[in-house]
Amino acid sequence: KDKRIEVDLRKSIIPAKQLEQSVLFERETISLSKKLRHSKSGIIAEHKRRSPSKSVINHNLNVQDVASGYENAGVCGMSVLTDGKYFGGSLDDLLIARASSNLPLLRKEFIIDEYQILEAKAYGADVILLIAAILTRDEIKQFSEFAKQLNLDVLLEVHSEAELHKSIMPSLDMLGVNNRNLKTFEVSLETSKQLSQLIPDDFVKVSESGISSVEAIKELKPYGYKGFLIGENFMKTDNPGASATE
Ligand code: IGP
Repeated sequence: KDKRIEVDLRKSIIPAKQLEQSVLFERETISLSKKLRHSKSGIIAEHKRRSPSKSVINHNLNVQDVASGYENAGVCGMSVLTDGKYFGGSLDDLLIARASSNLPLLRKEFIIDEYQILEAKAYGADVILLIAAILTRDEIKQFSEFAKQLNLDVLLEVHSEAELHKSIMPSLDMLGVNNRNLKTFEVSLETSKQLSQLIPDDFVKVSESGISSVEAIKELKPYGYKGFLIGENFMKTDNPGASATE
């Protein structure tokens, strides 16, 4: 409900038409899913200041340095948390990341309205996240088809077999398995392993959360994962870009 109020407020300040006329709306987007298919490392590095599970992760960094550090490290893409309430992020963070790097950018947000997809594009994102746990199948279809019309890639996040079955449809590019249970915050790579075989090959498989070592990536690759979304492990250091290089 909070998110609804937040979105309605922004809608009344910047009408959708105005977003569509913004400069970045004209920009040619980069496909993260295509890049991941041919990438060796597959790392999607995240900008995350804090989280409900860990509270403060890092408050001393600026988005420019993090974005250019990740780019210099050779990561495949970057995820930018734009949720303010739980993650301390903002659309400005996305804009700054866009201005500081040429990486494909994922808007990491709880999307519940098409307006947020217009915002994603207007603030420089290439990819949107849709979370199966908070959307109906009809909403997933509506939002993903809308994103495709705007040339944005779609990453659909699941945490269970039921969510996966509910969500499979051709308008998705990437299927992300969240290793973190959003209710208990418990993390287990087993979730990725168990769900991998249920994901059809037409989708790029991404494993999300709790990845803290090269070993973890090596462990997940045989299950068909091409993308690895890593936040905290990089953000807790003084130099996230340098830790993404290792
Ligand atoms: C990153 P971690 O454990 O490396 O910091 O996780 C990312 O997967 C996590 O931030 C995330 C997330 C989300 C955040 C996954 N799905 C949905 C907010 C909303």
